[in-house]
Amino acid sequence: MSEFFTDVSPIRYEGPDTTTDLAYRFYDPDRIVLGKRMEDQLRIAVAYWHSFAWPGSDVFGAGTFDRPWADVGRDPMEAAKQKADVAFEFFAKLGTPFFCFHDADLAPAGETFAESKRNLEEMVDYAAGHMATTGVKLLWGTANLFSHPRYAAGAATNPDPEVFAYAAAQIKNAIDATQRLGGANYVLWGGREGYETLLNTMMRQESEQLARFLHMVVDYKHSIGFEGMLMIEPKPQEPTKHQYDYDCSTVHGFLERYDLLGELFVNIEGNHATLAGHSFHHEVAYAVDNGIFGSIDANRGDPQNGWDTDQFPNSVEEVSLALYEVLRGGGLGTGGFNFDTKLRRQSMSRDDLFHGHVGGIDTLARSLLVAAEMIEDGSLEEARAARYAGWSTGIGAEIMGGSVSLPILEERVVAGEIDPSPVSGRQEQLENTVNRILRRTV
Ligand code: XLS
Ligand code: NI
Ligand code: NI
Repeated sequence: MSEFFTDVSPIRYEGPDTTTDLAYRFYDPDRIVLGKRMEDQLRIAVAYWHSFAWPGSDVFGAGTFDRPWADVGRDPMEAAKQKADVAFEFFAKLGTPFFCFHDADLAPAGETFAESKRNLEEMVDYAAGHMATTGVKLLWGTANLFSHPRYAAGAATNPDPEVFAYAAAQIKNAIDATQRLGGANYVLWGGREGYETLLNTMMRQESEQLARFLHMVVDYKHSIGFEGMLMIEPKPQEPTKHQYDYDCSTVHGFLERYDLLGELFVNIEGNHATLAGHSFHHEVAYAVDNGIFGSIDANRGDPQNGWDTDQFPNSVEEVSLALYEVLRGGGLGTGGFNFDTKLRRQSMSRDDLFHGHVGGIDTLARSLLVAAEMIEDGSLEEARAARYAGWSTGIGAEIMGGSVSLPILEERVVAGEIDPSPVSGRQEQLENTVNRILRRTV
C-alpha cells in the first residue's frame, strides 16, 4: 500500500510557539484537563464522507479534488479499498482517535440489494483490518438514506411503504456494520425526512411513519445488544424545504410524543444550529439541560450564507460556550466531536485536508481550555445560581411544589406581602467575564 500524503508526516503537539505549520499548538492529547486526558475530553473524529467520498463538486461544477479512487471506469471495490487505505493513512497521521462513516462511503452500491450488502460486509472487514493496525476507533456509523433517487421523497417518511421497507433493510445492515466495528454510537440524520411542498404532503402521517421507523431501530438495537447511543441529527432544511427534525427542541417534543425519550439523543451540528436560527451555544445548552445531549458535529457555517457550508470550526469563543455547557452537563460520555467538515472547493492540494483539520482541532483544544477555566473560575455559575435562588425557598418553592393557586397568590400580593423589584441580569458583566477568561487562558 503506497503512501498518498507523501508530503505530510504524523502531526505532533509542538506547543503555541512552534513555527511548524502542520503541528498542534494546543491539542496535546495527554494533557490533563478537568481530571481527564484532552483526547478523552474531546473524542475527535474525522468524517469519511466529506473528506474522502466527496470530490469537491457543487451544484454548478464538477469535482476539483485529487481523489483518484473517484475516477470513472475504476473497479468499484478496488477504488473503495484505495479510498479506505488513504482515509486510514490520514486518520493515523492526524493522530485523532475516531472516524465516522455512512454505509455508502465505505462500500459501493451493487446491482442488487444483496450485492450491496456483500460489498458492505467485505469493506467492513477491510476497515476492521485498518482499525486494528492503526488503533483508530469508530465514533458512529450511519446509513445514507438520502442520495439514491428512491429516497427523493424521503426514507421513513416516504409516501410509498416499499421505500420505508427498503430503508429499514438498509439501516439494519448499517447498524450491523457499526456494531461489527465496535462503534460507540449510531446516528440518524433525516436528510429527506421532510417536505418540498405541503400540497402533496400529509405531515401527521409522515410523523407517524418516522416514529414507527425509530421504534424499529430501537427494538433492533436492543435485540442485538448494541450498547451505544442512538442519535438524531437535527437540521431545519436542506436538502428539503422543511425537515421534521428541525432543531433540538422539536426533536425533544417528537421523542416525548412518540415515547422515544431515553432511547434517542441528539447529535448537534454547529452549522445546523445556525440554520435553524439559533446559536450553537443554544442548541447544546438546550440538549444538555433536557437530558437529550449525545454528540457534536463541529462544523460551522458562513454568517452570510444560508446553507450548510460545513466549514472547519475557527471561533474559539463560539466553541468555548458550547463546550462550557457540555462540561457543565458532565462531559461527552460516548459522544465526541466529529469533523463533518468540507474543504473549500479551491483547496485542492492534498495537504489542505491536514490544514483544515489541524486548525479545527486546535480550535477545539483551545476552547476546551477556556471552557474548563470557565468551570473552574466558577463566577458564571455562581451568578446564574444566584439569579434563580428564590426558587428553592419561600414563595418560589411553594409555587413549584404546587401548594399555591392563583387566588392565594392574589391574596398575598393584595396584602403587600409580595412586591418584587427589578434586578439586573448583568449581561455585560458576564460577557466581560467570558472575555477575560478567554484572554487569560489561550
Ligand atoms: C448533513 C449532515 C450529515 C450527517 C450525516 O447536513 O450533517 O453529514 O452528519 O448523515
Ligand atoms: Ni450538516
Ligand atoms: Ni452532520
